[in-house]
Amino acid sequence: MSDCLILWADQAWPKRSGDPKITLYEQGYQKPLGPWVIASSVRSLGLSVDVVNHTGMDWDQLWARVEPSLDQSTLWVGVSTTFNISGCFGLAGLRSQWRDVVTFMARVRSRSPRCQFIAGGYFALTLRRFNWWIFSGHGDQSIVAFTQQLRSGLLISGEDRVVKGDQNQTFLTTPTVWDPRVDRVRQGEALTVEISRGCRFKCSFCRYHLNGRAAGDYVRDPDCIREEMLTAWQQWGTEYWTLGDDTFNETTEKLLTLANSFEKLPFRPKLTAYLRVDLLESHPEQISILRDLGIHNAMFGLETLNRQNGQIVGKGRDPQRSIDFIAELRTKHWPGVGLHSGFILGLPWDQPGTTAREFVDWAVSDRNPLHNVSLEALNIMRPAWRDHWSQFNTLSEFDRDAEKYGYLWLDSSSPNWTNSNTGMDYTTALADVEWATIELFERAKNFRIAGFTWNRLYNLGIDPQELDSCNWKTLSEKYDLVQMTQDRHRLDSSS
Ligand code: B12
Ligand code: SF4
Repeated sequence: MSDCLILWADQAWPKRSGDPKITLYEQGYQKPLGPWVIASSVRSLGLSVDVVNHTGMDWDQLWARVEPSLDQSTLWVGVSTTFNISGCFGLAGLRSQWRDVVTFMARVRSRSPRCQFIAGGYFALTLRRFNWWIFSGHGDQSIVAFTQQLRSGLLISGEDRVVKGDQNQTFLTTPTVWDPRVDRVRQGEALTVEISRGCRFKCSFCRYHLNGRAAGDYVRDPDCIREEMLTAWQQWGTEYWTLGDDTFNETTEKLLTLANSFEKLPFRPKLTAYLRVDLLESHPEQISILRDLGIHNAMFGLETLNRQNGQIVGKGRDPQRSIDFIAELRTKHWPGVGLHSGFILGLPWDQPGTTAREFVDWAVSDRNPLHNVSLEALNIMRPAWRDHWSQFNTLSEFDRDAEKYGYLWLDSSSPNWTNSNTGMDYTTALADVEWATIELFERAKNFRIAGFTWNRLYNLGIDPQELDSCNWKTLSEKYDLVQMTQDRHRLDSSS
């Protein structure tokens, strides 16, 4: 029996056909950190929290999984939505699931009459229609106050069932504590550790309430970070880490402080981190500091090969300069480090068809120094949602001022923007992304696994040496990644 339950689902899975050619980045397994930060806060009150992975389950399977954890004393069932695109409470198909959600709630209440339903994380708003409590922003402290109120039977305060995000900074010095008895971490499992919140930059497509903060703000105490890593290493032998940090190399000082703290670890961590190339080039001392810190997979956000697009989105310099610098990193400074970058299709200067074709030609050529790339269609908040959404979440510059960049909607409730200057629209961008991803799968012989996918596939039990040398196609031919992913998720529901 548990006092509280948190449901999470892994990245969009199963999506479309489940064809590994277009869904490789969704294969694998990694626990999101948000649910465990919340669980850790609530457990500090002496309460029990069951963190439930419901990836790939239907409603009956979900009920079978949660029922044994519910009883008269259960206070709340919560859903973590940041990475929960699929799953019973995922974004896709929520409209048609009204009856399922209501039936699920009635079943829960039949065992736990006092139980409240809550949603947290970036897409929490999507569950508001069910009259749930919505936690906007960070919830590690607000959940404590909420749970205490519920426990004492007091009427909960909160205007309109909305609980505002934390304003305080206790997360800086509060460790996230995992419970080895119930958290289903497997030996060696790659985990996430939070380094900082927010970002000193403000790129036009990026939505996050702490974007544009001062450099070095909201960085967690290095001893607290080290403590979390050490405990996981002692319990499960965890050496591979994904860093919860939008720009790990935002300042050299931050890296040096962490390097100092990591020196006391009895193992050498292997880190997957988001980095900015321009900062690495303007602060070249970071190259060796990061190497010594254990950088294993570097994820850059080049976003575009077009300089004019770069200037609009906030990556102003000539993309070729970044590419040349990455080539130098690969050959001279960081042999063995996986180099990945994300790109966006649908930016103001992108052309239907042509841009995707040019991108693929570049990516498979020897002009590309990256080990791997991923491409996403530009997402802009549809006008019908803008005002509503902005009451709870921050909008990006593109969301706020779409028309200024040429984006128009024929139907304001549809996600399908059209760029009046180029004729590109969202549907075309999605189709071009799918086409490019399949092309890369077939043609990018020199690619290898790099970026966040590395830790996800490692968590399926694939050997590190193989991951460092294989490309997507070879790996997919050797392993049934879809099946392995499903099997790994099912392990979480077995006792
Ligand atoms: C690591 C990371 C990833 C990893 C995730 C690995 C993993 N499984 O953990 C990878 C690389 C896979 C990834 C992918 C993506 N990511 Co990402 N990622 C991050 C990053 C850097 C850290 C996430 C993290 O662990 N944060 C720390 C935890 C503690 O914070 P949290 O999850 O938000 O949880 C808090 C609250 O949300 C809330 N909460 C969460 N769950 C619950 C549940 C309850 C019940 C309650 C009450 C509260 C609550 O309370 C928590 C504690 O305060 C964040 C940036 C950031 N600083 O958060 C971006 C971020 C979350 N990612 C983002 C995006 C856009 C993506 C992608 C869509 C990118 C892409 N185009 O492919 C994909 C989505 C994948 C998918 N399909 O789901 C955006 C999110 C949405 C937004 N604001 O627009 C962020 C904010 C980055 C940004 N600045 O834009 N990402
Ligand atoms: S895209 Fe990256 S660098 Fe730009 S604001 Fe977002 S998190 Fe920061």
